[in-house]
Amino acid sequence: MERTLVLIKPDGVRRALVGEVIARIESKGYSIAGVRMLNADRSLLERHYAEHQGKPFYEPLLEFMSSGPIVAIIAEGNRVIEGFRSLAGATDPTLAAPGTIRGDLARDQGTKVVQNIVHGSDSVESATREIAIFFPEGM
Ligand code: DAT
Ligand code: MG
Repeated sequence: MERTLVLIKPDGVRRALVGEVIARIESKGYSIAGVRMLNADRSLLERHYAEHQGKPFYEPLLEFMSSGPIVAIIAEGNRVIEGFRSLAGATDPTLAAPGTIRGDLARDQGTKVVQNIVHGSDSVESATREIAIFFPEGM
């Protein structure tokens, strides 16, 4: 069964949207195979966001992602990787379609990094790598 890593970012936790995000995943028909709340430290975030190193928003992204607790979730189901990306909507919350998590629940706050409530893995390889980072003991 396919798995993806979902993160509810600090903006989502601060705004009490943990239940809302999990409800959307479950309502779509995916199952929750693991959940963990944590304060991500810099070395963990450097591993998770390695592909973005050197980009202008990289430092603000790491700072934002360590600004408060996050919730890491393993969601499971056929085609859940693309399915969750579809539920999440476009990266830019101003452009994300209404009906999506980002389209309904986030907007541009004028910050250096886009704050868009959730992360979702973008491929099987990313999902495997990211799940191992956030659930090192397995799930
Ligand atoms: P996604 O989270 O949709 O997979 P990504 O992997 O390209 O997007 O980028 C990771 C996060 O970095 C994204 O959720 C928000 C932020 N980000 C991406 N592109 C950005 C940009 N051009 N300006 C500001 N923040 C950006
Ligand atoms: Mg990404």
